[in-house]
Amino acid sequence: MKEWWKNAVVYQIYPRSFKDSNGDGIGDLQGIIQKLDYLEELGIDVIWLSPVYDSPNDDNGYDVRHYHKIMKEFGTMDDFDELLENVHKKGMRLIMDLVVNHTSDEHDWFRSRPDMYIWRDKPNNWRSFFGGSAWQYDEARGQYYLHLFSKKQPDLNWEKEGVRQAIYAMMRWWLDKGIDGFRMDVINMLSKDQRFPDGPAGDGTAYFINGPKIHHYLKEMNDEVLCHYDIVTVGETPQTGPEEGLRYTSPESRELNMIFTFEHMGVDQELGNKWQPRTYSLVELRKILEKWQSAFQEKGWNSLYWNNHDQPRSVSRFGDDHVYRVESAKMLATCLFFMRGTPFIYQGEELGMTNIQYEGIEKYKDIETLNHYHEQRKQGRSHEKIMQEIYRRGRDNARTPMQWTSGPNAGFTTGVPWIDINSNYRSINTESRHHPQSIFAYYQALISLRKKLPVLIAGDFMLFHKEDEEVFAYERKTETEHLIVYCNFSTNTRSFEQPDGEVLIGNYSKPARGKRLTLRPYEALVFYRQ
Ligand code: GLO
Repeated sequence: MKEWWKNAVVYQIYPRSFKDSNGDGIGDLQGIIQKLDYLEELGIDVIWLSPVYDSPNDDNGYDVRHYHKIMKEFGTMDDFDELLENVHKKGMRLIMDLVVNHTSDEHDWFRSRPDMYIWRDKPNNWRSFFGGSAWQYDEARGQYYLHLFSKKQPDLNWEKEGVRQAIYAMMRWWLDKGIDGFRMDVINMLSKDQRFPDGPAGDGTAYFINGPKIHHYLKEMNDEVLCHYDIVTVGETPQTGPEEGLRYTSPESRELNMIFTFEHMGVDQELGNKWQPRTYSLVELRKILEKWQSAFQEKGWNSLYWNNHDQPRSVSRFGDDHVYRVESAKMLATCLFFMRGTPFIYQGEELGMTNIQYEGIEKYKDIETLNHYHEQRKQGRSHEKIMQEIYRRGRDNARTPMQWTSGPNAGFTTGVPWIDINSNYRSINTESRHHPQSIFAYYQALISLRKKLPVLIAGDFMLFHKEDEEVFAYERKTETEHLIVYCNFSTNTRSFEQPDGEVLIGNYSKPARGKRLTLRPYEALVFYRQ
């Protein structure tokens, strides 16, 4: 089918934490192969693999040392080929992470072809996303290089034709192997304003987010590479609004198929500072989602997600990870799956996995988290205060190992896991997935509904009860089908006029009785009529 990705459900694997097959405590490709039956049972169509390329792992693989080699902890290129073949045999597809804003400083290019990177005599005020200045002095050269992320992730200079061609050649190499597309890491940061001005907000984002030539580069990438293959592309685009989003994803732009927006992920933080909490209402969250739904009504296509390897677990963040964990995990899934766009599931989301709280900072592994901790400590803030921020927002929340069983190490490894497993694995794991009330079974049902109902792809999106502080309600409509979704984001019981139609799915075993529609805590109900 043309645009097959509109019908697809994507599952993101963070390989380091998915399944270890050889007992070294680190997930690997053979581990993924062992679990393909599990993914088939869930019903997903596409696997997105976070980076598996050779890397010194300063940023868990988002620092690529060699684009054509597999990280040794994960296996070999033979393992990769076997994985791809097995995925295809099951009728699923595989997309890779494409990390081309930067490489590792251990990439051969950085040593032998330093002109492929960005050098200046003097730094400006741009800041690294992982803390501190974005510029690092290089003694030998007597100049500074730009790194929007860690010092070990120097930015490539996309102004250079040679850089672009080298990246395109690498992309073709993977596509010729038969992979089915790319998720493109921070793709909207490739083009930097060549005047390198100081940024007004003190960070420089104004000069490299959706920079001057970004659309030119992506069109060129599309012409040279993407349009020659039947693939899907999804670009990670922080700090991007719907208007710009449309430029990336409208078919006539000939750039990307989808992007990841971050607006809804920013709702609980102060602008530009992920560590600083902000109280928000459901009204705000819903407004953001509605804005993207309506902007992409005619053209372009949304990605739909609550989780990924950079975000805290959604059930801990937007739901209730204690009393109503099961209900709220299913409610969040319901809210997401019926919107217009392609849903992305992050490993463990289908089990309702939760955030983690390690006592000591030494248990944490993520470079962003560690840098934040040490920077803040230097400024004299207390351990406890900083840990509270890390508990809420740290990326390791999403990176604890997948909880397969209630046995030793949650069945993730026979060795010592690279990061501690969440102690709730004894009750939260895949063993209960065959139970009809399990979160897993609910995801299975949602996934199969997405395949059955054309309204989910074609239908318009409209909100109702727009001002409600607790219940998120919307409809999807075509000329022949009508779907109504009610999601209670609160612990209060609420009642509404009974909508027309059959109950299609709900997250309580039975809808409440009565003339009016009653929504219990975190209840989700979907009605359907033709
Ligand atoms: C989000 C990425 C993140 C990487 C970063 C550098 O922004 O998914 O995990 O650390 O992009 O590659």
